[in-house]
Amino acid sequence: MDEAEYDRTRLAQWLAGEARADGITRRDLMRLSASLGVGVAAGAAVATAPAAAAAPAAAGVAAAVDPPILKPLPAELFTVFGTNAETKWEALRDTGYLVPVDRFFVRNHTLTPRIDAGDWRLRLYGTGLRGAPTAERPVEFTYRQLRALPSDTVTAAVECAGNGRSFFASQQGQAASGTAWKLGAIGVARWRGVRLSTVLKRAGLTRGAVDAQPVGLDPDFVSGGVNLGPVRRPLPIEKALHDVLLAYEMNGEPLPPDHGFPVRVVVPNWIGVASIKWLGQLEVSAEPLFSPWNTQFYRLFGPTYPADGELVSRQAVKSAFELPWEATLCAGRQVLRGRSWSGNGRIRRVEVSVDGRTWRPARPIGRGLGTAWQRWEYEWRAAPGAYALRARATDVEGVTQPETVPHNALGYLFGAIVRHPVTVV
Ligand SMILES: Nc1nc2c(c(=O)[nH]1)N[C@H]1C(S)=C(S)[C@@H](COP(=O)(O)O)O[C@H]1N2
Ligand SMILES: [Mo]
Repeated sequence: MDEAEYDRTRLAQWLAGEARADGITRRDLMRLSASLGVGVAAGAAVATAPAAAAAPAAAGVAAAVDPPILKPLPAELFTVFGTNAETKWEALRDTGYLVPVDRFFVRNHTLTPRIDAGDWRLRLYGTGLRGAPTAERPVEFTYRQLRALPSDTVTAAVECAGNGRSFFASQQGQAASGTAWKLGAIGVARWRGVRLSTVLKRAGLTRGAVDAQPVGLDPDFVSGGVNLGPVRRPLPIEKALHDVLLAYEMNGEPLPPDHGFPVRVVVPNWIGVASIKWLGQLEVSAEPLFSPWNTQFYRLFGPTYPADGELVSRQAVKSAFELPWEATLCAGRQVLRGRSWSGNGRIRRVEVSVDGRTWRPARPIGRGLGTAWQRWEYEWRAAPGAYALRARATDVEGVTQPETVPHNALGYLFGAIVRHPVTVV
């Protein structure tokens, strides 16, 4: 799927009055379209974006409560940034391929809602379904109905698009706005649920559907004093039908509240924001959809990108050591361990450099997955001194992590090689 083409086509459709963009100002879309080279035909009737999405009151959501994250966040496992918590890489040292829930990172735009699965409904509506059900009279599934459908299980990573953001400042000297994650805004779990394609077909998917937009039941996101509505981002129907899961289990247990109970979306290989938690509604549309999460956020803005940014969907290639940040190790034989992953699929090769000049292959541990990460280890005879350890991976498409990446204002997709500070004593 060519995302740039998808982005251009949908903008052209919006300009022709064939797309919906609730909650997006006309000005923002005009700016976006100018940079993507989508011309406005003289005299073209431009649709006026309706006012902010009128989401029906979310059933089963309790009043907003503190704290933003419900599970314990001990300092040995997490670094907390407001409503978000980053996994410490040393906390993965003794885990296998899956990240236990007690140490899985959390990214909340607002807070974890408390939802009762008994009153919960998944509501599907829109012009891409037979009979074009409305938000007021949607096609509904209860939790029990969803769990009774044929299930599927996938092992997949959820990774924030901004994972590694702090290295734009610390390694490249140019800060980016947003949570200053190191490399711990990723987790891999075994997700069980229903394929989105199964639900869409049962709900009466039509051949004309182009986008499916999952909407979260967490409180509306307010940014710069503007209410942007509930967290939501459209998925192209091809991706929605390909490998997307509506998950109700994580690592064999019901989905924990912080990770989207009762049901979340899991979109393998794509940025975390695609994997909407606390799924409440799914708009299936015959017209392209826009939300702040594919116009204002989750686009690459910067000098090397189009004036109004490039859409971000697929993840970059990254590698991390299972070590504390600023680790202290004892001189002598050390077995370093780490993990590498890519939105393009499997990792083909990982190399490690301890001296900043020479690269030697790391040894894979087990067989990685195209939707998760590859574990690896590297034996090092460490002499006392200060080091910047590096790991670089090459994926199935031959993409190797570069020394630097072009800057983007919101700090997404930091895929460059990270220099991990280590002191050997
Ligand atoms: N409803 C809802 N879904 C959401 C979010 C959110 O704030 N609200 N955050 C998104 C982002 S930006 C990321 S990176 C992932 C994080 O998933 P996790 O908290 O389970 O690790 O959830 C995504 N889904
Ligand atoms: Mo994210």
